[in-house]
Amino acid sequence: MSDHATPTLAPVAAPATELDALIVGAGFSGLYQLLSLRDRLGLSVQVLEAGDGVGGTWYWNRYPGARCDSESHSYMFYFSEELLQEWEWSERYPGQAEIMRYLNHVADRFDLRRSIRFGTRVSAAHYDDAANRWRVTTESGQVWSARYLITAVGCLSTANVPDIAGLNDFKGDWYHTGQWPHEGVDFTGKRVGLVGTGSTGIQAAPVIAETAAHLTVFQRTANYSMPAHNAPLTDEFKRYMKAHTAEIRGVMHSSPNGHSFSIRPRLALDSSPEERQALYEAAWRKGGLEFRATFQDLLVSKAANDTAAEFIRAKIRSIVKDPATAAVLSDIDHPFAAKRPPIDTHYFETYNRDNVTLVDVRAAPIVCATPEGIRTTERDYPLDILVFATGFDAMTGPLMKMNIHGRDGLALNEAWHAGPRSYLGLQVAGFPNLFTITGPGSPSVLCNMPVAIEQHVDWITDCIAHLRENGIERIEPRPEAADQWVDKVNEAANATLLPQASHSWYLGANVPGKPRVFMPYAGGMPRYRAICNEVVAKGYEGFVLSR
Ligand code: N01
Repeated sequence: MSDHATPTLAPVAAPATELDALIVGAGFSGLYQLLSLRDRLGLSVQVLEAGDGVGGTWYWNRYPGARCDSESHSYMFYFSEELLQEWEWSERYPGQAEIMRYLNHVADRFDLRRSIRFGTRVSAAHYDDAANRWRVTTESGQVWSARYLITAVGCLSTANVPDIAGLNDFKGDWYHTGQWPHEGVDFTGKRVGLVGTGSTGIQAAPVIAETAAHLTVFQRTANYSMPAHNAPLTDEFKRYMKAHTAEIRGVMHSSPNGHSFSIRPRLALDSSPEERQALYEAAWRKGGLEFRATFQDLLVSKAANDTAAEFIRAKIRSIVKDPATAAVLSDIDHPFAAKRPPIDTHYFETYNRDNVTLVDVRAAPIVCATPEGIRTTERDYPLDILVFATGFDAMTGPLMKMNIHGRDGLALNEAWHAGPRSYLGLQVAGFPNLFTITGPGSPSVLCNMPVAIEQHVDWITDCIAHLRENGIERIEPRPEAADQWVDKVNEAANATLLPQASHSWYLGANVPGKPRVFMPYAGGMPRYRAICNEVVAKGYEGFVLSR
């Protein structure tokens, strides 16, 4: 969005609905934040949600094969033991539809819907210094005024559709996976093109291939993927989970990524090649992101990482029968897990089907779309349907789109023109009483999301309670505290191999023109939690609290 095209002053006064807090978004974070502020603190709260239902990212991402890569018993709220006891997941990894059922259950159980306005997209938010209130406008012209503005907009909610010349002339239908039609898409008998081989493309390809006449996958960057080995949960596991919620929470809170498994305290290069192979084999058979936890040094030592990377490349070569296809799929240019590693169900096996073709668009880039399909520098691919699994303008995209203006009309887009600058990923200097749940600079996407969300919501709730109990009108970070935090975020990333995936969305490198800044905090959730707690213990160190 062009910053210059947007007004910097609040629109002419219109009657506003007065609130204590306004929350934008009704996914995991918006729902829990609503519950916390409305029912625990007793505030007047409104949630505005662009979708017609709860669910956030899961409301929009209905593409074929959409499934979470956190195990279901860890992909849920842990704030309520009753909720933990009454909900039962059916599979090891929850599918999109089941996650939607869960979040709808949460909304009903806590009577949240009455405080959510659906189908309502925020078009602007302006901070009024004199009144110390946020004035929030929606696309349909409603106006709200709130003391606290809390964004719960998710990190992966702004679809990134590549700017491909001629796309408007394509005679077939095209879709982005993050804006999938609710009625679904029928691929039966169709020639389908799929652009993108991140977590989404890797999940979608096997499912699309089942019904399409032909699936052509356009791969720009080859990717690692581990088998998910998704399966129905046994009754024994369901009983175990309910009997051990405190223990599971303990593991999730002590692991850097917030998952329900621990990283093994051993080094890859301390093991013999045979031992390493056996451990990787066992992890491969077990499946899922836990593969990454086989050794503790996989994300900090390139030599250690190479052993895992080569194991997976060898797996790809052993699964994919056509050697030329296997070579393109295993020609991976970044360390293992430096980009978010997908987990899959028969992804590499899909290339053994007669109706699936892989196109290497690094070797022969896409030139344009034509009325009939996609043209690369080598040839034309006739298509009926084009699917873009091309990811998101991650983390900053949804915030920048909201047209947020802080003190003296300062636009967030202006404040972040060289990349996001926040304090703890929670607040931005110059934007008093604005809180960003899982904002850039927090662990967010490097953590199992519900764990990151619960920590942020609890921190924000405690903070607002503190402000109210002490007659404090506003809170915002000191600019120098935000600068120091940005340095810490960079240091944490540079201590890992993560920045070595130079085209990853963690760096904003997937969106043309976006500043390259490593956005999430890579120091691990337990360390981050401790820092946030210490900041509070020191009287909200780094923040300005004013009356
Ligand atoms: O998006 P991505 P995603 N021409 O950005 C390619 C979460 N998630 O939607 O790498 C050709 O990772 C791009 O190529 P390259 C998870 O955190 C979780 O897959 O830029 N190709 C890449 O291959 C994940 O990381 C789950 O060279 C183009 C792909 O599109 C995040 O969401 C499931 C292109 C985009 O990959 C995002 O995943 C799904 C172009 N112009 C998602 N532009 C689970 O929980 C982009 N690409 C399991």
